[in-house]
Parts: sequence; structure tokens; C-alpha cells
Amino acid sequence: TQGSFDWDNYLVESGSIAAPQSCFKQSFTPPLNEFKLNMKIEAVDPRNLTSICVASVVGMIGPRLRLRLDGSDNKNDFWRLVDSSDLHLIGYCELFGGLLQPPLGFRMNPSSWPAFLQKTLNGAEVAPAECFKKEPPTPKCNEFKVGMKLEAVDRKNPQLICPATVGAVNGDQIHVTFDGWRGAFDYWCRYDSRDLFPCDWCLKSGHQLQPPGQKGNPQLKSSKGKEVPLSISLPTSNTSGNSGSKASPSLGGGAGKSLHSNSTS
Ligand code: MLZ
Repeated sequence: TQGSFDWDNYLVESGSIAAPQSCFKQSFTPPLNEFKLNMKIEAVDPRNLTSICVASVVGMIGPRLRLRLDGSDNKNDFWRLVDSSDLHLIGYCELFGGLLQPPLGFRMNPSSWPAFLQKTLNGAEVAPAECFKKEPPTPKCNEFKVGMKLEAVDRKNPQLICPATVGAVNGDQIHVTFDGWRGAFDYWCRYDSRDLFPCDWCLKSGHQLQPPGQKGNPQLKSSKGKEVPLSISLPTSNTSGNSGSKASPSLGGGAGKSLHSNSTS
């Protein structure tokens, strides 16, 4: 499922090195995903980090879960690894004296929250404890160096993991630059972000790895010939008006596209 991308060749052709495993807050062996669709868990609300909400598993790829907070809309889905510390068993909040909160953007009247909560949990399939895997340790310091290669979540298309290069390092932050996309998807993040993976993590975990883009990718000029100029508009059969990700048609939705759709495809 990783696709045809071959890091070994790519690293040789580009004369670059892969960031070593010790750079990453990821386990050497990707965790096993034992969740099932529609199971319910408790999760930190990504838009309101102090509250814990009920969430449902609405999709998964390898060890990653696509989550939707119960009572939220389908425009704010988010992805977490099965070994994320943001995820808990149903009952966790109460055990520590907390109260389950309505998600930011709760669809209904706040006064209906207690009844909604009861209804959403009634008869639900609750994820059992063995689904939740221990979070890997945090590397002591930022060991990334400029030019190192890695795999990283495309935060504008968070279902995708793509080949990337460390473009800059600043204290605990690194600049993640996506190979072949001329900066359109790049971002800064902490070195211990769970969105960063060592080369071949996708291969090991059964996740797809997107091939590098074709835009301004010096590595590809030699092998694939001409680079496509950015100014021409490519013919498209897409009539739906969105940016038409061909990357993973079976995934539907395209979490995160609503806020950040762009025309770089
Ligand atoms: N705009 C493209 C997705 C590009 C993904 C790039 N990842 C670094 C599309 O919507 O098809």
C-alpha cells in the first residue's frame, strides 16, 4: 500500500540522507491498529485543548484514526495515531473527576448537551483498553539537521503522508518542506510532532506514501525530463469545483480541505 516510491533510490539520486529514527517521537515498530470503525473513545478537542470530548472513529489508515467529535459536524475531522496521548478510554474523564465537554461548535443548544451525551453513549461500541497504545518517548532534543529527509503529514490534506525535507531548524522547531511542491504545503512544527515519521514508516505501517510532487523538484529533472511550468493550466476532468485530490479517492471527505483548499494540485 505504500506505493511504488523507493526511498533508497531517491536518497541516492538526491544525494541526501534520511533523518535517523532517534530524531522522531515514533516507535521503531509502528503500533498495531486494533480499533474498529464507529468505536467511541474520549479525545482532547483539537480546537479547545483543555476539554475532553466523546469521539467516534470514522476512518482509519494504517495506525492512524480519523476522528469526529460527537455533536460536531463532519468538517472538523482530525487524525491521530493509535498511540497518541490525546486518546482515552470512555470513562477516563470521569475517573479523574472531570466532565465530558461538548465539542467546540456543538451543533445543538448547549442545554441539550447532557441528554445528547447520554444518547450518544447509549448502546455505543466502546473501544476496549487494548486498542490504546503507549505513547513513544520524546527525544531529548532536536536532532534534525537541514537537508535530512523524512515522511510528514500534509496538514492541508491530513490524510496524506508525503516525502519531505528539513528546510530549516530553529531551536525546537523545524521547517518541513514537501518535495516537489514549491513550498505550498510547508509548515513549521516542533521536532517532537507526531506528524513526522522516519523514511519507510509508511512502508512498515501499511500507510500510503504519496510520491513527491513534480514542481521544482530538482531530483526529478534528470529522470523524468521536463518540469511542468507553473503558469499553464492543466486540462482537468474535474467538474466538481474542488481541487480534486486524486491521491486517495476511496477516503471521501478529505478532512481539512474545507478550510485550506488551494489550487496547487
Ligand atoms: N493539491 C493536491 C494535493 C497535493 C498534496 C501535496 N502534498 C504535499 C490535490 O488536491 O490533488
